[in-house]
Amino acid sequence: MSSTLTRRRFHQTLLGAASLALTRPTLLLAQDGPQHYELVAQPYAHKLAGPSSEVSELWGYDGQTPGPTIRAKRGKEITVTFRNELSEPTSIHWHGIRLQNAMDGVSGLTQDPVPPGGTFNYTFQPPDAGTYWYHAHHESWKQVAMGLYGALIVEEPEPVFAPEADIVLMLDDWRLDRQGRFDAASLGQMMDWSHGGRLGNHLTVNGQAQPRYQIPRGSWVRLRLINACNSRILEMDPNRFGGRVIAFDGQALSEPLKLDYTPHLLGPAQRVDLLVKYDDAKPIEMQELSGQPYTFATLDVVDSGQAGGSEPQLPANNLPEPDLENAGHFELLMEGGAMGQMGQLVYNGRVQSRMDFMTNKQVWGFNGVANMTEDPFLSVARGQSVIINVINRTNFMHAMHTHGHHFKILERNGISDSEQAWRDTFLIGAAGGTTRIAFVADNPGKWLFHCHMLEHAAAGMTTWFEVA
Ligand SMILES: [Cu+2]
Repeated sequence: MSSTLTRRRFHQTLLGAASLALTRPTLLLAQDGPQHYELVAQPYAHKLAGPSSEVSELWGYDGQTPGPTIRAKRGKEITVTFRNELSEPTSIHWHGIRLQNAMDGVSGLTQDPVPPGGTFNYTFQPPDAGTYWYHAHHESWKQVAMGLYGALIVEEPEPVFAPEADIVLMLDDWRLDRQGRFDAASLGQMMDWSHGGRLGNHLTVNGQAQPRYQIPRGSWVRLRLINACNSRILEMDPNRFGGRVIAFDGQALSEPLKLDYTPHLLGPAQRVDLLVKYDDAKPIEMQELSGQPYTFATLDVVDSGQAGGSEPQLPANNLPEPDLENAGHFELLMEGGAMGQMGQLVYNGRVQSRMDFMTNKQVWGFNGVANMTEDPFLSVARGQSVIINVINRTNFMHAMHTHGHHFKILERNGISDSEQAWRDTFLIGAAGGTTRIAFVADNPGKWLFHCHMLEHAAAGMTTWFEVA
C-alpha cells in the first residue's frame, strides 16, 4: 500500500506526539510499497532558548528543526516532492546515501538550485540501512545553520529494534545573541571562515535543549546520534553510560564495539549508533565533554513490560571492498586558514593577492586551489578502486566527506586503522595529520569531496571527483 504523507499529516503526528515527552520529532513508519513524502522548506518563528526566550526567525523543513524524520526501507524506492517556500534558492542533499548522481542535491554540480516557489522531485532507492540525514546543499553554511536539516532513517529489511527502543538524537549547536535569539548577524563572519568554523553556544537535541527521553527498562535500545552542527566536533564518552558502537555513519559493525579510547569525537555530519540496555530505573545523563561536561539529554528508564531478548545484531549492508593492489593513488593536500599558509592559493584560475583573500573569502585550498575547479580532483572509470592520501597542513581539524560513496580508512597518521569501518566522513588531525582512505568508485557521476565544517567548505575546502 502506498502512503502519501502530506504536510498536514506531519503536523498532526507532531501534535499527537507533543505530550509524549518529545521522544522523536516525528515518527513515520516505512511502508512496503513505494513511499511518497512532501517536504517544504519555509521560514518559521521559534523560541530557541525555551518558552520565555525571544523569538528567532529560522528556516526549517515543514517549518520545524529538525525537519520530519523520514523513514525509508533499504532498497525500496522513495520519492520526496520538495517545495521551496524560502526567499532564496536551495536544494536537498541526502547525506551518506549512495544514490544516483542526479538525486544528490548539490546545487551547481548535480542540479540547478530550486528557485523560490519551485519544486523538485527526489527519487532514490537507498541501498544501505542505517542512520543518515538530509540537509540544504546551497549556501549550506547559512541554510543549515538556520535549521534546514532532518534525520533520514533507512530501516533494515526486518525490524531489529522496536520503535520505542529506537531513538534519534540529532545534535546542533546554535549561536544565540545576547537576547537569546538566533545570531543571524554573525553569519558568514570571516573570523569563523578562517578559523574553526561557526561554533554555537546553545546545544539542542532534536531542536530541544536538554530533552528527556523514555526508554524501556531491560530492553536493548538503539541511540542514533547525528552531528548536525555546522562545524563543532562533539566529544562524548559512551563508556560512561554503557554504550557500545553498533554503526558508524550508517554502516553496521560486525559486532558491538566498546571504545577503548575516549572521548569519542563525533565530527560534523558524522553519525554513531550506540547499543545500550539498562536494568536499573536510574536516569542516564548523556554528556558532551568538549568543555565542562554538559548533559545534553537524559534517558528515563521506564518499565515497559517487554524486557529481555538476546543481543540484537544489525545486518551488514552490501558494500564493495576496494582492491588495494590495483587501486589508483591520489593525494590531497589541505592548506590555508588562520595561522596557516594561504600563500599561493589559486581561485577562479588565478593566484589570489592579499586583498583577494578578503573579498573572495577563499582562505583554504586543496592542492593549492580554493574551491571548485574546472577539472575534477580525480577522474576514474566506474569500478576502479581508489586510495586517497589526505595530508592536513592547516592548524585545524577537518571533517572530510565523500559524496555518493562510503570508504574505509586504511591509515591515520601512518598507523593502520583497526576499526576497518565504512564511513562517509572522516576527521583528520591538525598540523600534519594524515588519513588514507580507500573505496571503489562504482557510482557514476560528479561527486563532491569537501570539508563538512560548512564554513571551511564555503571558504575553499571543496573539490569534486568524477566516475565515468
Ligand atoms: Cu574543515
